[in-house]
Amino acid sequence: MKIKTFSIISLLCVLLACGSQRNENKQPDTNEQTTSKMSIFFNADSAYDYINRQVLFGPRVPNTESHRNCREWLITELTRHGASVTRQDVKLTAFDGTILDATNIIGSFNPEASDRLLLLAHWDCRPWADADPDPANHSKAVDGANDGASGVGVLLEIARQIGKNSTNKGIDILFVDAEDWGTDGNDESWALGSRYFANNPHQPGYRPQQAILLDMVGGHNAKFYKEYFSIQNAPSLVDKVWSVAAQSGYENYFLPQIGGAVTDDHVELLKVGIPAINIIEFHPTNGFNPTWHTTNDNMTAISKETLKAVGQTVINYIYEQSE
Ligand code: AHN
Ligand code: ZN
Repeated sequence: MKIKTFSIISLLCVLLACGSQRNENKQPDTNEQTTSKMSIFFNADSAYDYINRQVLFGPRVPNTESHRNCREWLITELTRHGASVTRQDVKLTAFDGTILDATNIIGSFNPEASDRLLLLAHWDCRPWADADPDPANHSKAVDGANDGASGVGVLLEIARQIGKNSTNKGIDILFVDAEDWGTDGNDESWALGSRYFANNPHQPGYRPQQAILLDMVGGHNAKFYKEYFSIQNAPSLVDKVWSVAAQSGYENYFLPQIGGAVTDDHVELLKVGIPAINIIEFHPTNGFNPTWHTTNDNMTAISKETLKAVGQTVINYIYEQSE
């Protein structure tokens, strides 16, 4: 009898202790409010599938059939998710004199809203895997699963979510062409499509308040440092996005440290005064992911966990902002 009473009392103690433990672990109220706003689920399987669909067209190198086929599919997908789609067809001259039949694709949600967020990624592939360890591969085009398709895949999934969960914020999703036909040591040779867009926007006077570029956002165990040009020119946007990432549980991906400087599409927007940041896997000393500009930049280079970290962060940023 004594033993029974004792064990009931000790059981009660354990239960009470557990109860108070649970209370101590509770998130503060501010966090709960933030969490309740973040209810849109970014589906990484869907983003992965969107990347695979692009890769299956073949390398999306300008002036090829794969490029033209993928272009039509991108327009169809954005339209299907309810965006108003504009295409900019333009001939751009590459550093080597090649005339590129380029197309920028813009899908707008709430086109009448004056407060606008621009989300962009390049959709073209590099014609040469010239960083490949095997020189025999240098003349081959890259699959561009990570370099190109990952940013586009994440943005297509975001477009799908916006189509299902309306927001009153103006969102423009821009797929820029002719980013990757560049050459080392010539900064002007890259980002031809975004340079054209920055100087010839789809609507005269178009000026989004903020822009976020996604480039190489699918690598295994990717780390996203605060890219140098972004932090120099749009520090508050960088800090906000990185803090949403941390609140969302992705502080292991979005590191609170300054990374290297990357000449990329966002620089073209910065040049015309649009606050633009780059979410890119670029290690301050090791540089890009080892698959960068190699034949290994294929579907095996893509991690659904990384896609989730980036996609959920951007979705949380959009919906937190829109309330
Ligand atoms: C430079 O190498 C100067 N910029 C690279 C930007 C890039 C290439 N992003 C993807 N591919
Ligand atoms: Zn590239």
